[in-house]
Amino acid sequence: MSSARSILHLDMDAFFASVEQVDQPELQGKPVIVGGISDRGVVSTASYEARRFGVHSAMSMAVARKLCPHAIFLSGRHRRYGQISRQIMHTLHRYSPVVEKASIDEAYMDLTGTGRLLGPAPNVALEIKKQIFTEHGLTCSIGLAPNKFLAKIASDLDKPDGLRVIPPETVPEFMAALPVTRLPGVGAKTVARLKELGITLCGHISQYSSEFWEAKWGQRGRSLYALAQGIDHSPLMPRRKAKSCGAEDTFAKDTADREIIKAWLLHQSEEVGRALRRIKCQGRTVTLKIKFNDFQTITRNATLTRPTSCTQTIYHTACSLLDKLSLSRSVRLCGISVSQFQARQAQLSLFPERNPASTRDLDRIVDAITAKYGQQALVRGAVLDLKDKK
Ligand code: TTP
Ligand code: MG
Repeated sequence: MSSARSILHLDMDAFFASVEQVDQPELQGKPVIVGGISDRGVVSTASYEARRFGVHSAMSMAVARKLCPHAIFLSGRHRRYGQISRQIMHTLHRYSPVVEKASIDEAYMDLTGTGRLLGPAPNVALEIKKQIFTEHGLTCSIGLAPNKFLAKIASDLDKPDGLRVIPPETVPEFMAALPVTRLPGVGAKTVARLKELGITLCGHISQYSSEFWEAKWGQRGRSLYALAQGIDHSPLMPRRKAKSCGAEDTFAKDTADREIIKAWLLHQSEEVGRALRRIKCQGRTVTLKIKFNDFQTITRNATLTRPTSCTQTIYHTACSLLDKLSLSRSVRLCGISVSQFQARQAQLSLFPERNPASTRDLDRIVDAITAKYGQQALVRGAVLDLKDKK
């Protein structure tokens, strides 16, 4: 019996835009662009009709408007997308108990050993596609492969409404011709360094030994070598918890004024702190994200001695990261995220920290009031000022 796993990856096609086209049938067959609809906003997604004009996710809305002025521009209805997403995940659970939701519109399923019960995996994939289309009028693309990494690549190959199978015996041939840019975790810098070595395809990576890559880039080198051969043992994580919690805002007007940026950071610290406290999580790493007016984005992070969900601690950490940055250009966006979660525990520290009982009490009181009367009920002074500045 083959020891190969059978992993399915499903990704909805142009998810937000397709939901809009189903809910408003008059939009069907038309270019639909969802995102921040002001000219300073960013495209979340575009229907395939709009993609023909070159519009894609993460593009500035101003550029999208130039490329496809006759499109229908929508700001999106995230609750609705979340609702459909949950229903789709529910459908998947009918086929296998091992479902990992990877994002709002994608999931992995482990079909290993389900052949006798459900039939061949490609038939299951077709059945799921049919089911989702019947229930929601939405198409998706599915990849089937011996591991998660290959299944994800496969689902992208025949988009939209695709189904691609990578049988285990074809993996070496498939990987040999795969561009290194398709490997997860291989960003622009690594691609450039590989190019210096004349390496553009995964097959080129495999021409050198695992030891070669390990000597060059350590553990990362070894992982790169394994991925380039199509090896990935990572298991499915059925109830994957959030790994980070963040908030960010694009300003209405670019600014280099640290006080204004700090007021936004306070607003975001409150949002993130409140969300962390709600899910009873604390994180040890605070990351500050800054996007300059030329769209260059940088992140800086600090790791705390103890995990936190305290608004003040998050805020002060983000401010000290900001203080170390030179703001030679104006800033377009700032954001904060907290990661490296640990379950909340009342641990005693030898060292006094920044969130003594009084600030924890303040967080608790603010949380209780905003839970009852909404987020606008209590606003700190510095945040109130933003209303004039946004
Ligand atoms: P994706 O699956 O990456 O994109 P998509 O479903 O719109 O299109 P595709 O057919 O290529 O899969 O993302 C799912 C949704 O997540 C997308 O509909 C909107 C949202 N999203 C953003 O808000 N911002 C982004 O930058 C991306 C990539 C997606
Ligand atoms: Mg998708």
